[in-house]
Amino acid sequence: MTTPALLPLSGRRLPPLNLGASAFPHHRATLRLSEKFILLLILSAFITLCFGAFFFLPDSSKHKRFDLGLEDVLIPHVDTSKGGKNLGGFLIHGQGHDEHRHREEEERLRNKIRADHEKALEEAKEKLKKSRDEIQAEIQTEKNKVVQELKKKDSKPLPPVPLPNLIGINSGEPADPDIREKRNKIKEMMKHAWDNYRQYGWGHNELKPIARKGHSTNIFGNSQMGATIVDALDTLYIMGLHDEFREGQEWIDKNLDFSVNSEVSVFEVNIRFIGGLLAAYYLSGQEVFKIKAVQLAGKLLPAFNTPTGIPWAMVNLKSGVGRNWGWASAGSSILAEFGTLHMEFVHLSYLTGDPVYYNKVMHIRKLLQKMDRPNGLYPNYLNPRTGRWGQHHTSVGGLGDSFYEYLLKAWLMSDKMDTEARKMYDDAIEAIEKHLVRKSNGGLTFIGEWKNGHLERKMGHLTCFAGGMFALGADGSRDDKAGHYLQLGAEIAHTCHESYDRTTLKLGPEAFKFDGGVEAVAVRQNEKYYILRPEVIETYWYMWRFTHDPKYRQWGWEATQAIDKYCRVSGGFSGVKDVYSSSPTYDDVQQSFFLAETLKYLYLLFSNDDLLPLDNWVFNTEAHPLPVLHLANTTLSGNPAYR
Ligand code: DMJ
Repeated sequence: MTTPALLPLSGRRLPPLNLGASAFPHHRATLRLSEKFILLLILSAFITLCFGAFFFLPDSSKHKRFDLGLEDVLIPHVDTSKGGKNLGGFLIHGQGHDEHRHREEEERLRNKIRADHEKALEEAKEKLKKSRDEIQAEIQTEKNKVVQELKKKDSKPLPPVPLPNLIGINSGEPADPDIREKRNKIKEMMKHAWDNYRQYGWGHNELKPIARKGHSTNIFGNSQMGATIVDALDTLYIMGLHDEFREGQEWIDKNLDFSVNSEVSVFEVNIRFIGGLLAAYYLSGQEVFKIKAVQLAGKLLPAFNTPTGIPWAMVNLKSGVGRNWGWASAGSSILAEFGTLHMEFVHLSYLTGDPVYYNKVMHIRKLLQKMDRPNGLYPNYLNPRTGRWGQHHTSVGGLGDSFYEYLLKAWLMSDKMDTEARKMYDDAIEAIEKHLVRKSNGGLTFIGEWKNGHLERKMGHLTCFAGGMFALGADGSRDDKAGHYLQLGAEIAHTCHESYDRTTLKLGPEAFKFDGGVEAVAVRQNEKYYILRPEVIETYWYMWRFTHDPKYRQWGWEATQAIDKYCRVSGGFSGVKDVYSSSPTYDDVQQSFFLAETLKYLYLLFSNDDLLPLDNWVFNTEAHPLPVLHLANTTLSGNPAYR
């Protein structure tokens, strides 16, 4: 006999309840029809009771029960071997302690449902605290994520392209014994910095050379990602410190892991880690560096899931959740951060054949091209939700600097094929020259900062990189103004040298003024520090390569001696808090860029030009050399990534 199918309360249709022969085989002969009917009624009542019990569970149980494993209790069960009976597909346990266990299990599940319910309520309350805009932005971000995922599924990976011709990976040993000696001194400084990091800070991001322990800042998140190792690799390689290079490689191979619950700066991780890994790959040919770079890049991609595609400043490597710095003009993204991804991302697409990286940075460029620019200047802040500029501040130093650098370098790196980037660079520096470049009363050329229609006559140490940039961009400049830009580069180099020369330690302050009789000198106490930065030496090196004027080597040597004298301690190198004080105090940080940039540029300044020639290599903003991609001669121009 077969009863009508039962509809459980969840609406899920269950198999018909079979109370025929297979249900009660032993009683078949003796039971009369009426007895069968009564029995059927009792059983139906019992089953209805079971369903009722679940029906009166709290609401959330209805939604969650399958997720929580209730299905295991209710779903048809065919295994009767463990003391239960298969009653038309439902397992009914015959033993008392089984029922007890069953109840306990139900109780446990109910408690879990309640806890989940409360958690969801808490989360909802948190959400309600956010502004409408923020909630909308989050929804949009989620939508973009889904769209990106779908696109990803649709687009097949492209075949990898051949490696570019790598020229100039040699010793660059100078013939002149004096120059050789100076270069050796710089190599010895690198070894001192590295050995102490290895001894006291190994695996940490940076070193505290006085406390002799690891150091980190929020740009690297809260995990030990060995920033100094990754940043220093190519310098070690260039200097021929191969044992040290191998130690670094081994650490990276075994320990560098990006699945960490850590919120990092997209920009810093890109320029130091991806740039460092890519350069190490190109120089050494070791696959591990390429693999790690691509893995890491994948972790940065969720940062681009914003309503505009302008990435967040920070991203959590595990969850992919992004956000901006609290201090940046009403939650804006920063020009120098989202505008300093191009070189590395183009190389990632080049090496993997996957256009995703290229598309991300080209999207940023297209968006910037469409925007109005006050006086032709790019403001430092852009809101990634609205796509509108934040405060109208423009700087060639902090917050703006490397955006301009990467426009020029995008063009150089493409073997001068990316003329769009060159045009954007030319337009930008024309506006910068018109509105920000000035001469002081004492005849020093400086680059000020534009703040809401007012020029602040202050220049940062960071801005000093621009001397090198002007020189690098001279060739190929609009209206054949190569001579003009080389001259401008030389003037900036001179001003920045003055900022060093006018201090007690012969090391440059963080920022210096050209106002009220002050010329290239820091005025505020909190601008008098030197944290082992590279920009002035970077400019000396570019100027040396383009002019071979011996003064650049001389200035570079002055800086080397000052660093060795005032920043060297037995546990490494430290920044100093006041370059105007004859008894300086240390900040106790050996920055990773000291090994990546400062010492590398110094070493190159005292090497032959055929070591990493500028026709074949472009240095990223953290001084990691990436080869020029000769688009015309390779399959790259035909690579769909570039269409
Ligand atoms: C480096 O990390 C990079 O050069 C960046 O572009 C800005 N400045 C620091 C070093 O000063």
